[in-house]
Amino acid sequence: MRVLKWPKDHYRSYQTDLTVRRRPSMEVPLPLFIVHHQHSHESCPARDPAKGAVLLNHLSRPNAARHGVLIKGEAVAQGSHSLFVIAEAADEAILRAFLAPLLQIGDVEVMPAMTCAAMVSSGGCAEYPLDVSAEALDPADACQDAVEAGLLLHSINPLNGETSVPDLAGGAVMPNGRFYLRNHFDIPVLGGDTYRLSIGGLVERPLKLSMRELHNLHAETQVVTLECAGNGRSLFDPAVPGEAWGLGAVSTAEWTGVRLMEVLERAGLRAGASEVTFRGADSGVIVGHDAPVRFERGLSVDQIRETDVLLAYDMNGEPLSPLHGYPLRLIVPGWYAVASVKWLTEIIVTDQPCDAYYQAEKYWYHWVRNGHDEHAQVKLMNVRALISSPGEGESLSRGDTAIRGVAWSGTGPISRVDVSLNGSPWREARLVGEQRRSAWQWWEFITRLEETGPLTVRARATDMTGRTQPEHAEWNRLGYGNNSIHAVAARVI
Ligand SMILES: Nc1nc2c(c(=O)[nH]1)N[C@H]1C(S)=C(S)[C@@H](COP(=O)(O)O)O[C@H]1N2
Ligand SMILES: [Mo]
Repeated sequence: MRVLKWPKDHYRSYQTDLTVRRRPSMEVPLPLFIVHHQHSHESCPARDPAKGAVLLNHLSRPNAARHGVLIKGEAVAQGSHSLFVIAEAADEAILRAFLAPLLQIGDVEVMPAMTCAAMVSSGGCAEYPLDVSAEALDPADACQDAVEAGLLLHSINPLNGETSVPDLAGGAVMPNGRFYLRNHFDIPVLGGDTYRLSIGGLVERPLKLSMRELHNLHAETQVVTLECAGNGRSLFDPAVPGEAWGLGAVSTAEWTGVRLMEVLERAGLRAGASEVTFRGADSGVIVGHDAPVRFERGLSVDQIRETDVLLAYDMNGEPLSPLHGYPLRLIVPGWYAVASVKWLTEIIVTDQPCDAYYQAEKYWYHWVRNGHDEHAQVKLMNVRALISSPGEGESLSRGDTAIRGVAWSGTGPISRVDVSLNGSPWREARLVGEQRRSAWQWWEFITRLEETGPLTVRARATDMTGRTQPEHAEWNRLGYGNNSIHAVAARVI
């Protein structure tokens, strides 16, 4: 595997959305060191204000930078005459040269170091899927950005992280940096200029489209909610294997791109063309499979016609970040997000249903009903409401309070959300903002809290087709589609 640094201006969204500050000089991070300096009580420069000032000037960040040293933090352990500095420098010699004034008054120890993200992401090699894709994003960088954006990480290799449910509150869409991440393999780095989307198989005119050509086609923008089929998996009882998602593996963005049908029509479907396979650039080794497995999914031509599938290149007005599928991904509105293939490189039109690993072996419900095994493919998102405010364990003041959240469904727009407080009868919440076919709906319930004490808030969504949420979603072996009614335990003070 070749590990790549992604130019940091591609992370603009993380910075503007979340005011994560990065120095431009960090585009190529330098080696990191921890310095420990120790001097005696007698030689302590702080005892002499003039000497102290000279040393402070020397250790100032601008002066350090002039010496090729980037100081990231420094502190003196109280009463110990012991100074610690965390700094970056091209090599240890440069750092030691800069630290010469400290050597005159005491000892200097320089320890090579790494960030926590780099440490964690380089560990666990035995579990690490052997890479077969050419180039991958540096997992430490990707992980660092996700942590700084406030995602709760579930795994580093591959990188998986969810949004905290209170963080779902805010605008109609999520800031890109806070959008949950679900990856099965290393994150491939594709070059925007050399990238081509190939469309082949049962078509009249096989195509290879550059990003420029795709941008020249009619652009369409849709606000679409993506939810991982495993969202809420950790709440199934008994526990099921797989990524232990809480409730934050869901987000909404405004996606811009080209309608898939338009591209398929340009290629021209040949007689018998009924199925389409979508191939991502990522792959890895799966236990029990000899050859590396590619991330591939399929849809039938009928499903594509019904669904207004998008080939998206922009997310909230910015080019997709490498984490979310740069330069092109599929967006399949209404479906659990596994259908929305990232880093899409090939579209293959066939007359056979896709039998890829993530189509045929994973993403199936396996239920046990009346002692019989039953199964069905995971497709449209189940109807569901989440309470974003109050958060779990939050204290609310007595008096007027707004309870808020989001609700969505893959089978139709949300028609109502009901709220119950401490087991009271369901009362209808107000739906806020525009109603969209494939994006979550904000809702709000204003109430007056009269009594202090524990407060259990529950919210239940219903969609236009009349589907609503069960008290407890039906358990299934791989833990998909958990849309049990969300309950939050808060307190009135
Ligand atoms: N190529 C590729 N596409 C993929 C995946 C993947 O691992 N590889 N994961 C899928 C799953 S299971 C989900 S939930 C969504 C997550 O999209 P996000 O990381 O942009 O939130 O991408 C889907 N598309
Ligand atoms: Mo997923």
